[in-house]
Amino acid sequence: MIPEMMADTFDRYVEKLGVPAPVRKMDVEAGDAVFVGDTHGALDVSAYALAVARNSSVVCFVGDLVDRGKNQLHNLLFVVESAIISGRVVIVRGNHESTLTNDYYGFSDELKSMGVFDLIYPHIVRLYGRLPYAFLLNSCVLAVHGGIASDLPSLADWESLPMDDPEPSNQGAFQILWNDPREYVDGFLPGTRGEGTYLFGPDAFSEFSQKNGIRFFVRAHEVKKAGYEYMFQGKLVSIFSSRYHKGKAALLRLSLEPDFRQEIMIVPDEGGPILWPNDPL
Ligand SMILES: [Mn+2]
Repeated sequence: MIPEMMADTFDRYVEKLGVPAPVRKMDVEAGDAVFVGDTHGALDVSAYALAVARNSSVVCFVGDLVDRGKNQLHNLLFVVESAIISGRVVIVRGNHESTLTNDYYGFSDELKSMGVFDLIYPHIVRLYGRLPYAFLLNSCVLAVHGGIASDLPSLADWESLPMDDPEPSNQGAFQILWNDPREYVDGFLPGTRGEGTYLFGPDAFSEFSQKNGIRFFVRAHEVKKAGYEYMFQGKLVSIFSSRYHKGKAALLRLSLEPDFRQEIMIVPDEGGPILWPNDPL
């Protein structure tokens, strides 16, 4: 793909997203949803996820598509192209869809080494600012990259977050991308990821969930050895899909029937061609 085509791909997705929406909403009657955590340049994981989700009603990439890994630009292009082609593919913004991180964690370097930084990065940054902070499925399943934010108790607050914010500099939006859940925390505590990040506990989480009618919460953002971890009495799951962090790359399939049956799928180790998975459906 020549650089002008790459730039055009990012522009086309911005166009397709239309009016910027901080919370993207979708209602699906049946089937299942597949959630993909951080991929961080693991193109084969993204390809596997889309193959696994070939009959799913929706597949949601919960942020962090670049920084680290072997194929950052091509991972981003692949997922964005997929989302242009199919409205069933949703991309939620992560803390690495940001100008704050790309200089430190490798994406800017990859683009520079390819000689395309000046040409395409402005288009990518524009797209970052248009990606939703959250995906609300059937009014009761919420997917975000990091977590809930201390000063945004209601989803209505989330819906008025500013868009086109490349860092983001808005503190609430920043927390949604950066915060982490902890069982032992009471309310919110300053986090260890730097200024403006917080840890949130079970009480804050259940208050938010009750107030906003959230029955299940999907987030990514933290390395998990097994590729996933359930917390808060099974109402929140962290899903991590990168194969560059010494853990397994996991995906979550969530049935949209009333029972919300869940299945964790571990992506096979890298090697050979990207295979069409032989998964039971
Ligand atoms: Mn992250």
